[in-house]
Amino acid sequence: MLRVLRALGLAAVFAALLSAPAAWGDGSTQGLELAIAASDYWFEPAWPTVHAGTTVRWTNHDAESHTVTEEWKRFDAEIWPGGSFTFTFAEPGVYFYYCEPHEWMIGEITVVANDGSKASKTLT
Ligand SMILES: [Cu+2]
Repeated sequence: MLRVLRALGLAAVFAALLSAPAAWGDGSTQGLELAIAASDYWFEPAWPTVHAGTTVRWTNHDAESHTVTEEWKRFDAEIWPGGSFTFTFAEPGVYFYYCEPHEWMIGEITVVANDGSKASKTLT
């Protein structure tokens, strides 16, 4: 059973690595960007994995303001209709956020180190 769980964990890690931007070649994190849409009262993509150094840009496509409020207030911004907000994730970690007026609008950004140390840690 433990063996199966480990295999599943590995699969999850590989899935996370595959969904992350390709920065593995020279280890450069310069210029990594991810766009997240706030659209129809939902964040898309809602659960991305990115490399440390990535700048995420949220753009509000709705006719009403949204916020991106991180649970520990590591970022917290109101985005007007048509507006956007950017945040650069320097530190590996898990960043859960939500929209204050629309609490069903949630998202989580997993930031992995470029050497994959964060991914390895999830196996223990
Ligand atoms: Cu909202």
